[in-house]
Amino acid sequence: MNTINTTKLLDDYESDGVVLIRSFLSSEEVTAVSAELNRYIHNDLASKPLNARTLEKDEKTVRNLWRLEEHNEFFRALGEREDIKVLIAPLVHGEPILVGVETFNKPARIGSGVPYHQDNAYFCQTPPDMLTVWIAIDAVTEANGPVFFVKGSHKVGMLPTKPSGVRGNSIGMAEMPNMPISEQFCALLAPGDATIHQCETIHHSAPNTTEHSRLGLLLVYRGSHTQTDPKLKDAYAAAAAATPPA
Ligand SMILES: O=C(O)CCC(=O)C(=O)O
Repeated sequence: MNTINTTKLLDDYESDGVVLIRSFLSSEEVTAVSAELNRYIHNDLASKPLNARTLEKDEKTVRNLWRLEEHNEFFRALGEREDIKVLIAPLVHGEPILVGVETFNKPARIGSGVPYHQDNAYFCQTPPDMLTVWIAIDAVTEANGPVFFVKGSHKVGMLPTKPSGVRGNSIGMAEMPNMPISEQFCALLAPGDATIHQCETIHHSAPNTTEHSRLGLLLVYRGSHTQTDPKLKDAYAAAAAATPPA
């Protein structure tokens, strides 16, 4: 990992709810991640439970891989890396617990969009000391469905939700935020770059209609002190029942 000014990282994270880190993984690490994902999808995925993935509308291309930390030792070890957990600890205000390793593959031509949401509608944690490290494995350009973030939106808390009907992203926001897309933070990334976003930061992404895949690997952590909020959990359970991920 690149040398990081951790004081500035924490300040920016607290004020914006999202930060960008260039060269979070080296090009060798990106190549290794990419090779293991391809191997896992082709050799292992068929033997895993259905909730290990969400498919795109063609019913064969992978939209998301879920629970990689349970199903794959390479990705569990990556998520448990000490240098990453040391970086994350101040951001989650405590001891980081790895809760998920997943992908948003956004494949070429058919990669679906992700509606406006706050991750805590899925994670349901209080206090919201939970975050996602989103690592670009492919280049993320303006054209292939980058993630847009509303900086500072994590300070507002959880906003009303509604079921979205999108497989893999079943719960979205009841109302769009006021900030026009031109003022949102568009995360344009080279392979190996990463963003870290707090679980109540509003974000979304468009479909990928280009010839270039836009695969992101996500490491999700919470502070060991967070607890499940039953009201958030009930809303999520209803949305997930209406549009199951698999
Ligand atoms: O990768 C995307 O397009 C969306 C990612 C996302 O929603 C997330 O990181 O929570």
